[in-house]
Order: sequence, then structure tokens, then C-alpha cells
Amino acid sequence: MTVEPAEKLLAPVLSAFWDDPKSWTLDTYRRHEGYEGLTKALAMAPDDLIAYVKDSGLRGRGGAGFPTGMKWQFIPQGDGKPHYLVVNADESEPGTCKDIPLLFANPHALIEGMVIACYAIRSSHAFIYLRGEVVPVLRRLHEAVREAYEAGYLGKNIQGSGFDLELTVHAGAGAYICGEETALLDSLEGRRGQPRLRPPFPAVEGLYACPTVVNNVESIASVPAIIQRGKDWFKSMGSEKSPGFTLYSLSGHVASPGQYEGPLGITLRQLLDLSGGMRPGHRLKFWTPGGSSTPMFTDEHLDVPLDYEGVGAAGSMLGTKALQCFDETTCVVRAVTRWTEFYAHESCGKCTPCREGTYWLVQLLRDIEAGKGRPEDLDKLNDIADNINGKSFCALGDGAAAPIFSSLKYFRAEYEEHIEGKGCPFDPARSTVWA
Ligand code: L3W
Ligand code: SF4
Repeated sequence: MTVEPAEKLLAPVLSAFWDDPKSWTLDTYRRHEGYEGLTKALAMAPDDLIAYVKDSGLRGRGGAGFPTGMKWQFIPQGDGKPHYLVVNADESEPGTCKDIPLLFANPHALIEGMVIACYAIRSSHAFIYLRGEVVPVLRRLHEAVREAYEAGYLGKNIQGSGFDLELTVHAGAGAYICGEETALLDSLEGRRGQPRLRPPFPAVEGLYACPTVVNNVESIASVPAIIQRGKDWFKSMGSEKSPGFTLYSLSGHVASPGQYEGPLGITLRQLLDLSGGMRPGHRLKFWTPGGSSTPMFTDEHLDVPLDYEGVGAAGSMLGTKALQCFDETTCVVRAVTRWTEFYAHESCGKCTPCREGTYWLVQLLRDIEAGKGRPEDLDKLNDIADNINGKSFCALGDGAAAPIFSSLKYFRAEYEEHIEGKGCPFDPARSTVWA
């Protein structure tokens, strides 16, 4: 696995020893301060631990950036009900490739973080909901959980603290919608994965109708380092409202795709400088800051700080920090068509705007790409996306609308070229781009 640290800016944390031989074993993890954060955490009172994570400013790394400590604080205490922690490892957002590599190379960071989180929210049973297709990761995770039980980091009376925790690894069946937290809970309960109405949020009524924290893999895996090295160390990186380090997935027409760990607030220009830039002889045309569900950017946005506020102010969302970069040889209509086909395929069908709207978007986009588009189709695309956005039951609908709006905003002329020229200007048979 290739890990290119953003070394000029920050020493890597979660990816610090991914290149060590057998980086995934307990022995290697312990050689790198593994489970020392847990020892410190178990010496704290649970409420103090929650307050500490809240003060660190850690925000959810799954897409929405919700404050992690605040989410833990929502779990009612003294309610007599079981509490659960569910880790969302159903990584499926197009372009996103950071949780799976993290689990493959360093699974104990997640397990340690889970024990700390469960101690804080007073949960005695935790679950990892893993994307089912990644069988090698599933095997490695099972092995790491076995090691943790054997070493007394899981099970009864963890490290002599009197705290007990059982951890279950569950493999999903490969539906994108099961990455939506409430669909994930339905799937984990054995039902068809479809989003639930919120509120009640999972923190009040989640798994088996009990208070449940659902956190992304990277969010929980970041906790041990925060406890071990301190919240001030964490806050010394990133920006005031988006502190800390994070994993970026860099993909597409770049010289060195891979996972890059750096502070929040770094720019794509800096990441490209560190990683060798676009592939030789080509220039950036458009990119996504957080997967295809986030509005696309162009080369005018290279200096946007990659934190929640910076990306938001520039008109998009940080999302999963999946930086998909496309050069001038890419047809934006074709890229948007492929993404929209994905959303139409993965739409769970529960609500009409998304189920019907994504279908019609695909029909229009395919026609335009094939040279059968009409001038009025562009307004129709916009109208359909407008009827999906904010009117769907869950965030998948908004995600499907995002590339339509943003591509029409920045590349309307390219759509028009397809319609007027009755075909794709990037088609090798018609184009000078490929010559
Ligand atoms: C208790 C309240 N809890 C909010 C919790 C809520 C959830 C979290 C964020 O979508 C985004 C989406 C995708 N009491 C609460 C509360 N919460 N208010 O906070 O909630 P929310 O609704 O802002 O976001 P979400 O529905 O969880 C997540 C975007 O992420 N995304 C895709 C992600 C894909 C992956 C992946 O493949 N690994 O993560 C890309 O951008 O569009 O906007 O926990 O319960 N009052
Ligand atoms: Fe299902 Fe799409 Fe509606 Fe979400 S927006 S509930 S995925 S049909």
C-alpha cells in the first residue's frame, strides 16, 4: 500500500506506520504507543472523557462534520436502556478510499477508539458495520478483534478497570444506502436497509430502539491519539472550527493517487505539490472536494482551504475529503452521467423525488451524451435536480442533485456543445482532445 505523508506540513498520525511490515498486528500497534490512550482514558470519569473529546473540536469524518463529543453527549444517561456504538465502515461514496485502507493497515486504532468511546458513553456492546465486498479487510478486522480480546482490551474487566465490552463485526451486503446511518441500523437489525425518519436521531432511538452513537471509522480511530497526545496538540493543527489531522483520498488523473494525511485546511494545490501534481502534460479541469455527492470545483478553487468552513464558503461541502481530479481530456457530461447512473442504481426507492428523479436524470444525460439532446433538456435537468434537492427523504437525493447543479454552473457550454454538435466533443472519433 502506498502512503504519501504530507510531510512538509504534518507528521502523519493514523497512517504513520502503514508501511511497517505487518502494520496491522497488535505487536506493531503497541510499538507505536498503541493502547496507551486507552490506559489514560480508563483513568478518567466517563463524563470528563466526553467533555475532553468535545473540547478537542473533533468533527465527524464521515461527511457531515458533526462534533463527535457533542454526539456522545446526546446519549441519555441513567435511562436503564442498553447503549450502543455502531461504527460506519460502509465506505461507498464514489472516490472515497480512506476508511478501508485505514482498517486494512491499522485496525487496532479503530478498536482502541471504540473501547474509549464505549467507556465514555457507557456502552457494553459495539458493532462495526463493514462494507461486505472487502473480504481481506473483513478477515484482518476479525483477526485484530481476536488479538484485542486475547490481550484483555476487549471482553470482561478491560485492563482491570471493571469495564466490559463486546465487539461484533458485521459485513453488509454492498448497498450504498446502508452508509446512511439509519438505513445501516435497519440493515444491522436484519431488515432491508432503508433510511428512517429523523428525529428521533439514533442518539435517542437507534439500534433496537436504544440510544446509539453512529460514528465514521476515521472519527473513532482519531480518538486514541487525541487522548494520548492531548487536545491542545490536536488543536494545534487545522483551523479553529475544523481542528486536527485527516485522511484525504486523492484519485483520478494525478501523478500519484493514494491516501494523504494532513491538517484540515490544506489546499488541493498544496496536496498536488506534495504528490507530484496532475499526470505529466495535463492540467486540472474539475474536481470534487468530498466525493461525487459534493458540488464539483474547477481549477479556480485550487486554493480553497479544505475544511468545513472553507469548502462551504466556496459553495460545496468537505464531505469525505475524496479529491477526485479530472484533467482536460475528461468529458464532464460523461462523468456526471456515470455518477448519476450510480445514484439511480443505488436509490433505495423509498421516496418519489429520488426514485423517479434519478431515473429521468439518467435518461436525459444519456441522450445528451449520445448527441440526441435538445436545447430545452438543460433546463429540464435543472428542474428535475431542483425537485430532488431538499425534497428527498435522505441525503442520497441531495448528493445526486449536486453534480447536476455544479456541472451546469461551470460547464453549461460543454453541455451545449454536445447538443449543438449532436455528440460528444470528447469522442475519439470526433475530437481533437485525444489526438
Ligand atoms: C442528535 C441532533 N444527533 C444531527 C447527528 C446525525 C448524524 C450526524 C450528521 O449525512 C453527509 C451527507 C452526505 N441530535 C442531531 C444529531 N445529528 N443532528 O449528526 O447528521 P447530518 O444529517 O448532518 O448528516 P448525515 O445524514 O449523516 C452525511 C455526505 O455525508 N457524504 C457521503 C458520505 C459517505 C461516506 C462514506 O462513503 N464513507 O461517509 C458526502 O458528502 O452527502 O451530507 O449522525 O444523527 N439534533
Ligand atoms: Fe431512498 Fe433516495 Fe429517498 Fe434516500 S432519497 S430514502 S435513497 S429514495
